[in-house]
Amino acid sequence: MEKQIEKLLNDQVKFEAAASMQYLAMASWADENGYNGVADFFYLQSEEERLHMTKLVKFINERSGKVVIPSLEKPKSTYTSINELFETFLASEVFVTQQVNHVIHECLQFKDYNVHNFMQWYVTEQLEEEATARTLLGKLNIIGTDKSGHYLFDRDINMITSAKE
Ligand code: OFO
Repeated sequence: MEKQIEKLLNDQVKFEAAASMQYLAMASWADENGYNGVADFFYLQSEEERLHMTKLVKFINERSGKVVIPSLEKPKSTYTSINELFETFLASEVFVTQQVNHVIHECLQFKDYNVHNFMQWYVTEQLEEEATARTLLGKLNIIGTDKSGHYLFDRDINMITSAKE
């Protein structure tokens, strides 16, 4: 594998790991603040990102590349509202999608169709996750600061979490 592609895949390991830790911090904040449904959603999201990271680690090894397990910055742990949690969620997913697209673009430059093919799984995943983040943030924008609306949102988000489990 080209060194540049190996480096990009390792960068992607870091982005997935950072998303996993970010969502863990968000789950914990939600737990602390009484939003148990939102907490469960982000605990699960954090686990999924960890799986995405591991999938990349295994792939790099399969291709006889060198995996570099990254150090991470401390994730943001304080939020003003669940609206801010979901704004952070969407921003994080948009960022990861941009990075996935960048890897794919570079694969084409190096004619690495194997990595290109592998990365298609991430394209599909990002499409789904961005759509989920946009839908949930849209609902929160309708709710605004209404506390009973937040209560119902926290209760209803369980349907998404249970469907994924
Ligand atoms: Fe890894 O799926 Fe989103 O970020």
